[in-house]
Amino acid sequence: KARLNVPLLWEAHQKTRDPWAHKGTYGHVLIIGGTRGMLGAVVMAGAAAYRMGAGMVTIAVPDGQATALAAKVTQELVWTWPGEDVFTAESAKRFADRASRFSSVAIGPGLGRFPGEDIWLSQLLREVEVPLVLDADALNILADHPHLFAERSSAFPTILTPHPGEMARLLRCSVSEIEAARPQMAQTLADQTGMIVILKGRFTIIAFPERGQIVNTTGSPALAKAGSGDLLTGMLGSFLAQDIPVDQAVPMAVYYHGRAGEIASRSMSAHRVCYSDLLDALKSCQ
Ligand code: NPW
Ligand code: AMP
Ligand code: MG
Repeated sequence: KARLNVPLLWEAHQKTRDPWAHKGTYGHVLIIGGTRGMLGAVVMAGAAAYRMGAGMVTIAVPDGQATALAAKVTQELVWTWPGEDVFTAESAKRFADRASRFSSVAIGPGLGRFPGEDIWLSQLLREVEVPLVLDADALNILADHPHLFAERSSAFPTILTPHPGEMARLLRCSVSEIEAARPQMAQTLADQTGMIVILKGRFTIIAFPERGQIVNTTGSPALAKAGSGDLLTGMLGSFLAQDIPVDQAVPMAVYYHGRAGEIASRSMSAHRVCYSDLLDALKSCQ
């Protein structure tokens, strides 16, 4: 089987930063999520996006969360949207028009569920012509409204990042059925949707539609803690915003997310690793 040399890609893309760069050079990531009780998810994703090199990161949260988010973040910009309202086609279109001006868009960490979510997501899938990462509750919305998959043109990169629980909802089966046939399940969803599927867990599978798959070999049980998936989403958004081709950006994010878990658990018990240790480990990944 062919092996992808991800450290070589990393060397090429990450080790040099254009001396003439300004903050627009390395892309602007938009992360949408963080409803009540789950603000931490977008904060962790935003931190990972900056750590992986993005020039700017904006976090979009419902307006009831604006003050709390502003108190938590420093480097991230904040966009608030009227979270209490039911989305109509017009208001969803306005939201999507604004989202489409970013270099990449990640939807889902701590997003929650809300009235008009299907109308809202439908507009984003149609209007956002930059790479899109769909995680967490964005996946749950898709599971409940599967007709939405058809709204997305295959001309634009779309990445689904389910853990086995989310995958079971998407494929309408049990978690044990997913875990018993991970490569096949990931490929089925990728082929059905035309989207890249990252089926997370030990030995994460990356399935490309109609083009086979990669089994990731990095990782650690240190990652089995709330927030790990949110970091991966931020890393993906970051690489994609930097115009790294999607076939390289996705394996790089998955591989180095796993490496961060390995490196962090070298200096302490894997039990003790928290998200900030993973962010620190990403400083020294090679
Ligand atoms: P169990 O528990 O084994 O029986 P959910 P979530 C099942 C946000 N977060 N890996 C599992 O079954 C997220 O972004 C906010 C994982 C259970 O039934 C989401 O928006 C944080 N799960 C929201 O919370 C930090 C597995 O899946 C279900 C599994 C909910 O996301 C945390 C759990 O999945 C979090 O990121 C496996 N290998 N195998 C914050 N600080 O703001 C089976 N399951 O219900 O989608 O919940 O992932 O916590
Ligand atoms: P989430 O459930 O969305 O927070 O995502 C969890 C992340 O941690 C995914 O990227 C998983 O692949 C990773 N992860 C969780 N547990 C393990 C494990 N035991 N070994 C390797 N990676 C793990
Ligand atoms: Mg998650």
